[in-house]
Amino acid sequence: MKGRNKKTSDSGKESAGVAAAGLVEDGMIIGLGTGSTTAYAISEVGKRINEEELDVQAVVTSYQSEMLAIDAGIPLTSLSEHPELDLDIDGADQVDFELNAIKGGGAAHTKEKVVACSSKQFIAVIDESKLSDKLNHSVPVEVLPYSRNLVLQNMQNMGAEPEIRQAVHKDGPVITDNGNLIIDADFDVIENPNNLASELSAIPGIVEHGIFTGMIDEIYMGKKDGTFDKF
Ligand code: ABF
Repeated sequence: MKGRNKKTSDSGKESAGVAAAGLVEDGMIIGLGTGSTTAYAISEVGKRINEEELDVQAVVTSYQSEMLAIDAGIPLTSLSEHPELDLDIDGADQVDFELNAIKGGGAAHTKEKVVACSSKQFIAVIDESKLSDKLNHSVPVEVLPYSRNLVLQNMQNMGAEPEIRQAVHKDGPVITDNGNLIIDADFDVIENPNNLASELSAIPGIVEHGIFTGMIDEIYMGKKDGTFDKF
């Protein structure tokens, strides 16, 4: 199904984010994820709240999404106050046609998965570069620092090439909002995302992995010409 945003977008990310923000209705409690595509949705939700005087509150999944939501004027709440959300909008590193996804490029996939599983509807927003016949993107895994060597060894035994994610702006590893490490593991082509998800969940010391199966209700894929596809 095709849709068109009035504004011609120079990136599919904006088309997807703005379109998904259009799903927000007055009175909703929503989830807002992390990343540059979701950032467009956050900005548009804030604009709609202001222009349409919507009563909407949001649960955020990272420091980044919290700052963006505050800047956009979106009232914040928590899963403690609202354990069930109406709609979650979040990005992805890669998706396939079965609506499986790899997430965690923003090191926030643990809370993103909790929010996605707390929502009646989860919309993933991407640009065309994220869609692949088979998932083959490296899988981010949040790991207790205490268990880093055990997890690395287990992943190597599974045939992966795991690496501890290093911070960009300072020396040392990325530390998540939860105080943990991120290991990115390249499993090459992932023939069965469900099986790999189960194998990773069984490794002691893994807090959460970035394979999302059976969680996405619809994908909004934006295109450079300002249109978007939904599937
Ligand atoms: C977050 O944003 C992560 O789970 C995902 O990896 C990332 C995608 O970022 P972007 O939209 O900037 O590509 O949802």
